[in-house]
Amino acid sequence: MKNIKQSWAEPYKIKMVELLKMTTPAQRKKAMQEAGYNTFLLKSEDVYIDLLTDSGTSAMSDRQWAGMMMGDEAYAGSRNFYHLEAVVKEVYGYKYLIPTHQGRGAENILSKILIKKGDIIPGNMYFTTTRLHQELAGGKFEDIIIDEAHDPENEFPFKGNIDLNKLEKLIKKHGANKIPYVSMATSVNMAGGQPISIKNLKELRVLTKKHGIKVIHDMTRVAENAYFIQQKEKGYQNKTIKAIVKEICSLTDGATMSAKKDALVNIGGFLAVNDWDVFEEARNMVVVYEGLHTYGGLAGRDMEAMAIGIGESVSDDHIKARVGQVIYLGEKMMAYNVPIVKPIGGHGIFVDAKKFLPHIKQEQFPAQTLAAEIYLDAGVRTMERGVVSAGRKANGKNYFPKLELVRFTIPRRVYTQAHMDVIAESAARVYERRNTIKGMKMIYEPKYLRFFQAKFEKL
Ligand code: PLI
Repeated sequence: MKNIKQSWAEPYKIKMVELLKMTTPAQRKKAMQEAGYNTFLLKSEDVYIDLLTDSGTSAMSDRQWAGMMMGDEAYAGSRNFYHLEAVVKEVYGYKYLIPTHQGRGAENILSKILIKKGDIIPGNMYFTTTRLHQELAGGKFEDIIIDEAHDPENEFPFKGNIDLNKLEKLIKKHGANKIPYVSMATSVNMAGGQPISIKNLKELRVLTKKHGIKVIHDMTRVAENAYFIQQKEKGYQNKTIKAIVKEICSLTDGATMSAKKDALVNIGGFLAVNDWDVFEEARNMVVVYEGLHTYGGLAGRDMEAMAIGIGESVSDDHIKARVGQVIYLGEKMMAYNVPIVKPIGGHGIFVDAKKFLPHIKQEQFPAQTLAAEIYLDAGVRTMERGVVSAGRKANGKNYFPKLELVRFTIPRRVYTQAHMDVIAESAARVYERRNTIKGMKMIYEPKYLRFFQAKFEKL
């Protein structure tokens, strides 16, 4: 019996379903043209399997829906706020909580408080909204992730790690007083959902403490990161996800959270800090940008669903099935020789568009092109994470990131294994006809976060 593998399976059963529309190739062609070859501009109705993002797209549990009915919609002092505050303290360990409408609301407030003009913000790879808020506050982002993260083939298990030599060089060059904090993300999104190790975090804590620099944690996908620590880091096999999540947070000074991912809600986020002074300023500022400090742009029911979702997100059974499904899809794609970022990350499969379409130059948007082709094949919606997402530098020049990827992001508790089969087969079909695919040119470019609204034309 020893050789029979033990499969993961969902720790839930289905109580309600949402019917999907199936489309024809002609319908998809028309929809894609109208969307300017940007999957963000497709109507959701025209999508069969939606892997655009795992953000706000998860299925809530019956308990969360029950919590929605317990919303206390008082303008001030809602009981759901106090519940959320207690859960954040208990599960993550941060002392003070400011709810926000979503992650970028927290990033805005935090950046405005901590960053002065001319400051340097080192981080383990940029995220679009995070870097933009740092720049809008007058700071400059510097990437200090380890080199392995920029290589889709490198199988190092903790490609989210920070290169402490790069950080030390920045401190030497600019002085610690120019570095208000290190922006550290768990499950580094743009690298392919790659985790950071506890060992690296502990070393980061020692170095930053020595120089009086804070560590601010983008904890959007912290539970998924904890799963990889449990599976791959020495000494963590017998620890629970809950214990690992708390240990990660204990090595940082505060966090911004988009609860739309890990925490299994459709809307919501927060800023959480241990420092009273930062909290006090944030409490002043949240009133200007989000709403009173006991609701931060959310309804009471949203805060209740978030409080319950946070508890569910750190269950070992939940996270094993969640990441298990992502790994299932990735292994299936690899079996079809579709080039993907390795190791497989926590929230989706990232297809290497440079390898998939080597004949298309980065100036002609290979990942944007591939995302459009994937949709045309079977109605699966994915997202570009390459030169379009990277945007332009302050001097107007394009960033040309090493990674040119298409993200197949898996919403939590939404799709089945059969959906994963359909997705992998569709990617394999497009891969078979890859030599016939041509690049694109951009015909409309918005000023900020251009990937959301840019339009393209086929060459
Ligand atoms: O979309 P928001 O404003 O709730 O959160 C912004 C945000 C911050 N950090 C990280 C790591 C994110 O992944 C993130 C949002 N991500 C989106 C929308 C995504 O599709 O990945």
